[in-house]
Parts: sequence; structure tokens; C-alpha cells
Amino acid sequence: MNLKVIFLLGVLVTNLPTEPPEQYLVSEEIDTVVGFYFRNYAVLSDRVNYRTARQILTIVQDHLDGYYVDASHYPLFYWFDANGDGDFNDPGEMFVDREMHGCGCDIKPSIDQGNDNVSQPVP
Ligand SMILES: [Ca+2]
Repeated sequence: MNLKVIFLLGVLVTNLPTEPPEQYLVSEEIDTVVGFYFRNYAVLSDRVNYRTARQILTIVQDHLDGYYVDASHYPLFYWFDANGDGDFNDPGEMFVDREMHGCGCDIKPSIDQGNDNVSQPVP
């Protein structure tokens, strides 16, 4: 079965996003201010419609290559642009996994809808 189909079925059946395979990764961002490492994916779309944010554990500044970052193994936050409008702030599009064990069973819709300040939901 096509990976895109598997991903879409996961969203439809569980209403919870699963981090897409590496082949859908478009870009990565490091935000040292909020302390998150973001991964941006394009799934079933030509543009970014899925994001994850991992907590940065260690930052080492290298004057030649910028930053070396050690981040949590699994994401704390997930975003899926379910309605395809290019905005991740619509209700039901942000999820949080406070356990960060990578189990879909722990990923819950964030109660912080409509606020793009990702530092707010941190316990
Ligand atoms: Ca949206």
C-alpha cells in the first residue's frame, strides 16, 4: 500500500497525526529562543502541511557550521493542516504528546488552539 494512503488512513481513522516518513521531509528549523527543533513535511500536497517540534536538549555553537543541536527523540508538538489553508492555527490542527515516547496513544489535541506561541502548552 502506498505510504501516502497509509498516512491518510491514519489521520482519518484516528484523527491523530503520525510523523510522516523521511521522504516527505521538506525542511528543518532550529529556534533557539523557544527551544524547539522543527521538521516540516509535505504530505498529499506540494507544500508544507505537517510540522513537528522536538525539545532542544543541548545546543553547541560551532563558529564554522552554526549550531549543533541535540533534541528529544520524539516530538512534543505536532501540527497537521487538515483543511489545507496553509495555516496551522485552525481548531483541531495542533496536537501535543506530553509523554514524548512516540506512541500515537499519547498524542492528544492541544487545548491551545488559535495560539501560535508553541511555548504555551508546555506543562
Ligand atoms: Ca489549517
